[in-house]
Amino acid sequence: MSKQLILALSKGRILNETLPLLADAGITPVEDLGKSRKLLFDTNLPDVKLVIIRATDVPTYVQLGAADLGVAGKDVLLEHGAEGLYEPLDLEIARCKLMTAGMTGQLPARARRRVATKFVNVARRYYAEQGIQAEVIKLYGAMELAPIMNLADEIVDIVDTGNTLRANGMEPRELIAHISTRLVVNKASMTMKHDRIKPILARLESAIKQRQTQLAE
Ligand code: PRT
Ligand code: MG
Repeated sequence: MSKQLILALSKGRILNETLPLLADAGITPVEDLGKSRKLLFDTNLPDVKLVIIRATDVPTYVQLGAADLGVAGKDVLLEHGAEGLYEPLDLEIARCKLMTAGMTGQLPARARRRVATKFVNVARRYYAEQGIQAEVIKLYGAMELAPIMNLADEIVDIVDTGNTLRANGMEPRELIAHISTRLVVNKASMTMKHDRIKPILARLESAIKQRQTQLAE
């Protein structure tokens, strides 16, 4: 195993909240991420490199050991599965909820509910647990359009303020899970590189605690 620690970060909205937390933990990229088309970055810590990848690819990189550590939304982790991964820290950023939703005031009447989502595994598990028959339809974007276009009776999607749903004549229904961003660690790395991973976890943990006490003041 290489001496380097590779930390895989989720691109997009999570990245914007991850970088300030990493900075609080004393980990900063040596160049401006926004100004570069690179995907692999050195940091101020000589043995730590960052890769910036699609959020849904983070669990795969960490599970297969291409990255030692990763930052990913719990939604992505629930959908991907946790095999080969430890999840030692809740970074408490990018909070939201995974919910079912449908057209306002229109309760699903069909015996076999059609559900559009990009979270097909989460959705199948959820409806099965509820004893509801569901035909889960995989979509890659704009889930809110599916009920409007009569492609589905319900969607499973991320909800924060609920504004996106309301703007499309929809309402949130059942809560599936509270979501926040987690640190994941490759299981083999946790054993083989424990000496180097432990201080990173400690730095992050104290940065998170410090934020909590600042919020409480
Ligand atoms: O866009 P792309 O398909 O490439 O990826 P992505 O949309 O998964 O990435 P991105 O950058 O949007 O980040 C997604 C991650 O951020 C998720 O995996 C969550 O862990 C987290 N997160 C936190 C959110 C939100 N809040 C959020 N509000 N992800 C998405 N949303 C979207 C949601 O899909 C819906 O369209 O915002 C809309 C709902 O917001 P409200 O406030 O209108 O309810
Ligand atoms: Mg997006």
